[in-house]
Amino acid sequence: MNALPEPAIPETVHRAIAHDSADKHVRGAALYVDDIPEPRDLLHAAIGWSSRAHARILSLDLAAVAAAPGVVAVLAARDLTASNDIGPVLPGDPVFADGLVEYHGQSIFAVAADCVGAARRAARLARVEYQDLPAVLTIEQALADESYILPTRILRRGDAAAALAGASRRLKGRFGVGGQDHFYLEGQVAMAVPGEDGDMLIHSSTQHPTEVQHLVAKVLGLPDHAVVTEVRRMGGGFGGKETQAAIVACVAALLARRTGRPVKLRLDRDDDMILTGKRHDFLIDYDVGFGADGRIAGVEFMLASRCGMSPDLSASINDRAMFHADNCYFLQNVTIVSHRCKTHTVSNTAFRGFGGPQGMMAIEYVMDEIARDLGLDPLEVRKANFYGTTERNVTPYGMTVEDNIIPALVAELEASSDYAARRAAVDEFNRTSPWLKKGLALTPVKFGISFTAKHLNQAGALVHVYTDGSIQLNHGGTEMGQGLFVKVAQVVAEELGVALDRVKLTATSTAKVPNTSPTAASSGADLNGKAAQAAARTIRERLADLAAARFGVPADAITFRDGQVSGGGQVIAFPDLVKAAYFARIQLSATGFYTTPRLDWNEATHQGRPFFYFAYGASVSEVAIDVLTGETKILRVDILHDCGRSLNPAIDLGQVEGGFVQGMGWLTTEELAWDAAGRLTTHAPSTYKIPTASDVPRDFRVALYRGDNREDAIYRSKAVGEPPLMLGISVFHALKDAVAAAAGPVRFDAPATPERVLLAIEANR
Ligand code: MTE
Ligand code: QUE
Ligand code: MOS
Repeated sequence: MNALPEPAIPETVHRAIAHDSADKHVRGAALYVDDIPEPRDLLHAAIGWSSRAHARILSLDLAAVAAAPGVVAVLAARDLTASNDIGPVLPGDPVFADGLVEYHGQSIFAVAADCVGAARRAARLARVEYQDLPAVLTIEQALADESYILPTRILRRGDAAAALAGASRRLKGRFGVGGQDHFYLEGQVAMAVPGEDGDMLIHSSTQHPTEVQHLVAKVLGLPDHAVVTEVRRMGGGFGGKETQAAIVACVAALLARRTGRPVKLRLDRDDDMILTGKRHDFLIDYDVGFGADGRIAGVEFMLASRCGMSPDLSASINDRAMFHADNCYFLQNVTIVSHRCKTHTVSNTAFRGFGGPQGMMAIEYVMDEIARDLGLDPLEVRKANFYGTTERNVTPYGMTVEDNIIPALVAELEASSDYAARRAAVDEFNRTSPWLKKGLALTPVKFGISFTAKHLNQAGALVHVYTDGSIQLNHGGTEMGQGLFVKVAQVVAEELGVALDRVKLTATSTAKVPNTSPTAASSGADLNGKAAQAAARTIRERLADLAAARFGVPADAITFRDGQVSGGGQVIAFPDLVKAAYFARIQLSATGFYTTPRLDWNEATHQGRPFFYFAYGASVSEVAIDVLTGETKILRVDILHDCGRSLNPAIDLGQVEGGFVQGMGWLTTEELAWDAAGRLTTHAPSTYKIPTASDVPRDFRVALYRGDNREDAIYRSKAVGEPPLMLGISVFHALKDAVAAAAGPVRFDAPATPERVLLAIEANR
């Protein structure tokens, strides 16, 4: 594998190269599923959903739906012959509710019609007779009823109870962290195209083509080989298209099979928000003992999350919350109890950070509370608790933090952001300003990179070199705007010493690379980059052998650079060598495969090494609040983020900025609300406020930290997709700081909407 040396001076990797679709994005020329030219006889589908949170279905009368203008087919649970369950890990997610609905918005039936409007109008004509059952809607209610969808898990190290009893100071409290809608710009959509022999081609906006393939095959009663899933790109996924894409694809496929015609299902925004899962909201209890220096002696957490009506990915998500409740801090004595609450609400799912952000909020809140209790700057308390480098460096789950750059990274950001002077200036401002208060906070991030489900840490790739020297690249990852395709193309171009435009990336297809993992856990470039590199290296080695024979030099003297292949003073253009290889009957196509090394994780004991490495970062936010109205403003944000030796600093900067803004939205303006009947009342942009361009901090200073990944990740880079979301936590804590300046310490729940800011201040009046 490593017979050939890496090029001494990289030509394509580590360069700030634009996203391969950047100009197509802005010109509106990038094709999404709904832009694919529509096949002849295409039908459009709509889903009819439950108007109750928890009820028995006594009767389902679809006659009026079937008789509506333009309607060609109607399907419900009773029509499914093979399987009706599309739970991704454990069962519990029916395509169509069968006799029982468990959330308001749950799919009950689907209709296919000649046009979108006809399908959507017909879907409202069902007559459903319900018998209401008692519904558990909130985390508090679920805890009181011990309503859990999965067994409670406990992560323990040391003796937290004894440490709490012996600590000189102790604080207890409870606070809430809200959920979040993905609000991808392109909603959930799939188009199913039937082929011969019952085969089905699915164009899907999914992060997990293989799972869509498998679940479509399952509900159709077909072997996996009869279904192909294809994904060119998504208009954003953010975790919301890992498992949630399946129901849309399955409904389209079932209707396509029933009618023998292609079927497209595109949820409108309201249906998308009502029907599909979101980030888990959490209720967090803490009990912490500490000393006068702010160092924690022991801490107990109760993390309760609202999983909704089915398990979905909640086991892994809540595990990740537990694994990030330490964040950057050494917790000698710690107990984390994780309740996975079952509620009669939509089943919550993956969302950028995958539980990590909620876990991190727990410990960051505690850091802030300790500082307020002791009258210290929260940054001093955070520093007093940082992991060490040679001691105090083992996580509660037994993994040694081998590359702890947090103290150095935070010191650099503290200096570059002028933290100390601004802290003094904020305090001075607050002394003289009664109605406007400022707040400042620096929070760090440490995020574990790898799927905690070990088997998912694998990837495959397929590289073809054509006889004109152009290259086609396939891998198992999906493009959702994050820049995965350009990064993997950079790796292949580097490996073969050709210009980036010689490498063509094609749509992800389960027919080209099988058995793929979801593009998730920020691992897309790490996994697929290495797999594609392996494939390209196989071809390069074959070509090097041929060139070596021609030039009369050993293969390791051959270099690939600038579109040329050289050795022993001789040179041949890459396309000419490729042509020669073809005539010499040398294979110009190869697969590549990669598995993440060093993972050693015992799921049962919660001990070992679940992560290949950690990605780090830190942010400083300065805010102002209006004490009379609760209005908030972000004045300035400084970020320093660790991408290892970035594969593509332009892409990574975009990920850091976008992740931060999405995290800021989660913790400030994005508020999900359900009414007493379990109906989501915030199901459109009119009632759900995501950040827009005008919410980006006016003074926004983002830098990438310099340093290689000490692990052998692709070109010493680090994963960047999810970690920056957690940089948004500093905004929440800056707002908490400002509220404390106005009213003293109070319970402060996320999201910190203007309403919450005002209520928190009023609570202490
Ligand atoms: N960036 C954009 N533009 N759009 C997205 O949907 N998803 C995020 C992140 N960045 C997302 C994004 C999430 S949740 C993950 S897990 C990673 O991208 C997935 O891609 P990667 O593994 O290739 O980084
Ligand atoms: C982070 C993630 C995921 C994860 C674990 C992480 C993720 C995901 C799964 C998962 C787990 C079990 C399965 C499965 C998927 O685990 O996105 O299909 O059987 O999908 O630490 O992002
Ligand atoms: Mo990202 S939540 O792992 O899709």
